[in-house]
Amino acid sequence: MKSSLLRLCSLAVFLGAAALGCKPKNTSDAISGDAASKVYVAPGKYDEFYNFVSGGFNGQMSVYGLPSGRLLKIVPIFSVFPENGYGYSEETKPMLNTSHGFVPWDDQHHLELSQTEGKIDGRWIFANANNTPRIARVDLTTFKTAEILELPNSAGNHSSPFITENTEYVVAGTRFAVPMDDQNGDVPINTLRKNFKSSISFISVNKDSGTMSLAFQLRLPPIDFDLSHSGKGPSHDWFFFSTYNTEQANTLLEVNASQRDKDFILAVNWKKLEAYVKSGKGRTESAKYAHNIYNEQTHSATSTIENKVLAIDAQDLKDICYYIPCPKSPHGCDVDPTGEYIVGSGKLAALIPVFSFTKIQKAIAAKDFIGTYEGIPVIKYESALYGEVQKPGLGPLHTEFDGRGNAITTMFVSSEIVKWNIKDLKVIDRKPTYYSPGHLSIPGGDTRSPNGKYVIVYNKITKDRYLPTGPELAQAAQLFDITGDKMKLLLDFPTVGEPHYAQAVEASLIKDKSVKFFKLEDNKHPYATLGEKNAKVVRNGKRVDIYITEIRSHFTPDNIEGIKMGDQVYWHMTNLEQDWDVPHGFAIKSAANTAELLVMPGETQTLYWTPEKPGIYPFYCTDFCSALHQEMQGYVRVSPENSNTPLSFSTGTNLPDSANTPQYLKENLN
Ligand code: K7E
Ligand code: CUA
Repeated sequence: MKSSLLRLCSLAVFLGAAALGCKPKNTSDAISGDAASKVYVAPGKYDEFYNFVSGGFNGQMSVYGLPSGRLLKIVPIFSVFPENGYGYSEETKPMLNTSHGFVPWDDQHHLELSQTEGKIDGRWIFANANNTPRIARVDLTTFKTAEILELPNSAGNHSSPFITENTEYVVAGTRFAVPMDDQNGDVPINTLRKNFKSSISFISVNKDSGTMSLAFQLRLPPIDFDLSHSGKGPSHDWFFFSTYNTEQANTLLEVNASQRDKDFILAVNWKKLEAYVKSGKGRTESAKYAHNIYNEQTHSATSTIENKVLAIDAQDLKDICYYIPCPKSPHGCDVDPTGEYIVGSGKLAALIPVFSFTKIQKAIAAKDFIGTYEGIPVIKYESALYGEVQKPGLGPLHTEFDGRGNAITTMFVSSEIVKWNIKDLKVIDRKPTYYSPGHLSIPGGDTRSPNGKYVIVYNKITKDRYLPTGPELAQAAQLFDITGDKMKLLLDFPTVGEPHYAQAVEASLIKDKSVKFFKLEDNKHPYATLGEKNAKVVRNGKRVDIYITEIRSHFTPDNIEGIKMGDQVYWHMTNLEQDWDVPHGFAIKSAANTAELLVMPGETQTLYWTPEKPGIYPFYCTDFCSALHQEMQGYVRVSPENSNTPLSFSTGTNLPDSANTPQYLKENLN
């Protein structure tokens, strides 16, 4: 969102909003005296919250502790990660497979923790990939990406992955309208209105395993979906989506998609829609999309290409979809903890409209419509509106809730967060942020039961907040205490990538479920080596499988000869440790131009290697595992294709040729 919002920013200044400006004054006096003690987590003590932060253009998720802001982990989801071999090992490569082949990068904007009865249950966190539309599920016992599902008929998967209160569905609205995958896409771009459609994907989630499946897609007129949130409590059956480009422009959207005074929030009765689908409405269309699942028994992923999708047209269903006019290119679409209030944040609007679920229902019952948009009823703005927050600031983007009847909204253009009361819509407090906040997060802040202790704000621009590091500066998060009427800035901390949405949750919901190591007896990897005595090197034509183990502080085998040019070599590394936090690494000189592997205790991971020329190739452990970690090393010998070097492998027995012993060693000098 950075570039377009920067343009908005300059636009607002141009419009005479310079008084609020992009950069707040008084950057130093915003900190109060006791801030340091409030974020201090003593050495050896745990943070109270996990903060899961989207990585934006790095395709990863980072995990911080709060209130300290300490970075705990980076979890690769949609991007290869040389640090641990994700996307490089044979086992993880299928995770990044798509209908377009291997796609090693994506743009990750939104995260959503799984919920049961509207409360975070600490089991999984879902992530979206914008560019090549995908939804991922990260397992919060291993902090690893467990599943990735590609979405057909979609492009710029931005309005995603938002979930229903019991994680029945993950929904994903397309940003771009596109021709459907089973149609001829070779059409003039300016026939968008005729040939393009928008889709919302409903992905069902298995209650026990978490396994996702693309249940159905709802087809809609070609306008752009931006964000969404499900209803709660009384509005449980509904989903709300913000849209833009109701103009259906296909060029210079900056201008052409900002013509109309209002775009829409789309209300979808997903419960009824589900019933229609179950009753057999909808049609099967051909489609091609990958479904990738990581199995922690085999420590391997599989990728399956699916070829069908169930589609259902919004225009054919008279009581499912309703548009609600919402001022000026709405972005955030947030539902308060009671489920009654739906907050739309028009990026260009000078107010925040708050819609009432009760009034929406009444308007639907009374057919209080101003007309239809491509066959879908449009509810009268005033009939759906609870009220407007007047003069909240400039460039409202996203809203979270504190659970005490208040909402906090980020103002991108005026660089501040604004707290307002949901009932009387009065602004209670505003605090500058440094600078240009995008998303914000309160623990449970989009669920039925927020923990209103902190808000964390993710800023797009850092400027002078940190030591300069060349043209690009760290993105930054800021932590505020929100327990009082007035919000208090406590801490700045730099973040990895460019955070968009984030989630925070009490650590107690997750920390005790953490897997400490994988049990060797459960290791069902087909190339696992369960004990050093089983280590071996097996040739099968050109294919060579090296069954190799790692334990402090050696490889078995660590001397291998008889590999030949043209061989396809698979290094299957099994880490034999059965202890917490003892990974071993594996790297081999110039190995297939890839990365290292980081193998968790009890796990097997494979590096594929085709030697480039005859010679000796050293390999070693990259993770400092013991006092003798530096000794954890070995050699592999590669001979010409036609050589008759026999295949041999060993550890500790292939002793030096005594003819060449240096005098110093012979005399045993010390
Ligand atoms: Cu506002 Cu992609 Cu959620 Cu960025 S989006 S800020
Ligand atoms: Cu194993 Cu270092």
